[in-house]
Amino acid sequence: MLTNTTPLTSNRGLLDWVQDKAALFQAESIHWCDGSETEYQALCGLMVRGGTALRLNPQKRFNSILVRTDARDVARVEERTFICSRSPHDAGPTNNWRDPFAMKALLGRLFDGAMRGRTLFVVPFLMGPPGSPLARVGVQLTDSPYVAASMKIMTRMGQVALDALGDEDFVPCLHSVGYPLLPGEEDVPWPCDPERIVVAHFPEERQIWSYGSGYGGNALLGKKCLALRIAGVMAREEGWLAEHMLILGLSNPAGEKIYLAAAFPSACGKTNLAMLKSALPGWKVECVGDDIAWMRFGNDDRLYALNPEAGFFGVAPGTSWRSNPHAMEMLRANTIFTNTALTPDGDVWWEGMTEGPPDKLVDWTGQEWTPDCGRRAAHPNARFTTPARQCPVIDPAWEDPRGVPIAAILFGGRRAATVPLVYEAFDWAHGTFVGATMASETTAASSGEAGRLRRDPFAMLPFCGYHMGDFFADWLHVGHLLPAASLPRVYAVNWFRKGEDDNFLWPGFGENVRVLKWIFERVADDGNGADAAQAGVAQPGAAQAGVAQPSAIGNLPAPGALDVAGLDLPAENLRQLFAVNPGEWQHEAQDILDFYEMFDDRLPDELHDELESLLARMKPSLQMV
Ligand code: OXD
Ligand code: MN
Repeated sequence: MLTNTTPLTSNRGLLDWVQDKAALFQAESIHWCDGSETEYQALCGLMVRGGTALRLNPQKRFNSILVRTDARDVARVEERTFICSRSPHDAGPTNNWRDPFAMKALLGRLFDGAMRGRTLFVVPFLMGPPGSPLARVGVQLTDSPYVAASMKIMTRMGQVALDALGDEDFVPCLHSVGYPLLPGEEDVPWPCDPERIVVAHFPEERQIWSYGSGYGGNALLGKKCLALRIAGVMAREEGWLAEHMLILGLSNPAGEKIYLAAAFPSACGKTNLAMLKSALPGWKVECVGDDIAWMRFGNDDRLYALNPEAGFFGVAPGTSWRSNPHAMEMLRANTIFTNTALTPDGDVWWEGMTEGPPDKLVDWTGQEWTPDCGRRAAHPNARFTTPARQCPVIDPAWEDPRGVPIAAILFGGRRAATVPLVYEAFDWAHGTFVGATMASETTAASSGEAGRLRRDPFAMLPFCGYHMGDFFADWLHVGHLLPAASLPRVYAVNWFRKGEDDNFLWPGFGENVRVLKWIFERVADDGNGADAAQAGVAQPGAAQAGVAQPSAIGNLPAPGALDVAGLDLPAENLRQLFAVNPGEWQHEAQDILDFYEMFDDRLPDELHDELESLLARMKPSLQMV
């Protein structure tokens, strides 16, 4: 049973805080999570008995469950996510701001008695590998067994976190689904209070208070709330970076290796890239993380990145043996699936998993489903929650407390036009401009309004816990801290460019390694990772390996430098993939200027300068349009 009432720590501050908040929540019982396997099984058992989860066929998915949420609680709710800094100017124009006193008063009322009839789980969790100088401890109080079980997968949870904490301070995280039970009242499978969801961050006090939702980033407070929004504020003060980036290791056939970090907005295949199965023989990608990178400077002046998480909370639809075979392998066991469909033989299914759908399913809402019924079988934001160590290509250094040295940073987006397959920024300031102005077309699945361009600077739009203009300034500042030669090089990538016939010009998926290979060859002789001399990479097109040619927007691969050997890619596709169309870029520059407006005087001058330099470089070709 889950009633470990004996505190597993002697940390006075923590003990007093738990006692104080337990009185506010009026929970029926308290359970201190130790993070053991036995406890995880008990949490799953609780969900199964309560109708929240069902066990999947162990022959298909060993030790795995399927959870169905309330249909009104299925995603992060950005409009109900708040930064409660004392001054609205510190939250900036990209965040919802609320006065911290007013917000605490509101949440104090909502939390009062919110856990009546329920167990309060004390969930200590460590973000970052044990022993890392960047590792941080949070403690989440929650009334959701789904959250406690998910935190066991996504973080280093339980005793390990308390041991790391000792007598130090932690990030207090309060969470209730907002569905107290009156005496004798029967519970529902997915309790929540969707009309009154609030996810509040108090950056000055480094606290997180969340009410009403049990789902994803609203409720697993270690992830977006702590590891991005609150960590960003800590990082700023302490001189490091908290980024919405995957981290991967890339090895060439000679076994030389570099590490890359990459930021993409959602629906751009971030998890797929993080564990990509290379289509080029001998080239290998290994995964350090798929979502968040904490980066700091090493004593050797290089930038090191670590993954603060211990699991993957990935979007299931679209994941298949073609798009991400390594993910499919890791999902065979020990996984929580949420809002996927169920097959008659007790397995999960989602759109895009197989060529065609099965004849019969139970959909994510629990209703019978057939291919002609006109509904989706899985929710578009259905998820898998699975331990990172299960990834068949997890990088050997993924838990290195120092992190891994980053040789290049990629900024990506979904752009049907304008942006080439890949280009290299001229220098760090230009790279910061590329990150600050990155944009992506929204997909029908996520917004209902397909093809609208949304600027999502550094893919941090919903995750930056302070003024985005200051965030840009912090990035520019990094460029002044390190010698230019040891700064990672910066690249823009776009797998999604379309031709005049509206078809994708680039095959994507495993073939994206060809772009990574060009980047590898660009940085390999920088002394920033592998010492792979270009001559050591004996591949087709080796004469051109790693060569670039400047354009108005950045350095493009020189003719022959992108390895397309064995790829049946028409020359016309290549031409269109790398075309820099002056008219499109003039439009882009205008759009960037409009976007700049909201930052007012907190937009660093250097970003204005970068835009002007871009226009100046475009000028000769614009005159010809
Ligand atoms: C995520 C996101 O869930 O970025 O990782 O939305
Ligand atoms: Mn993310």
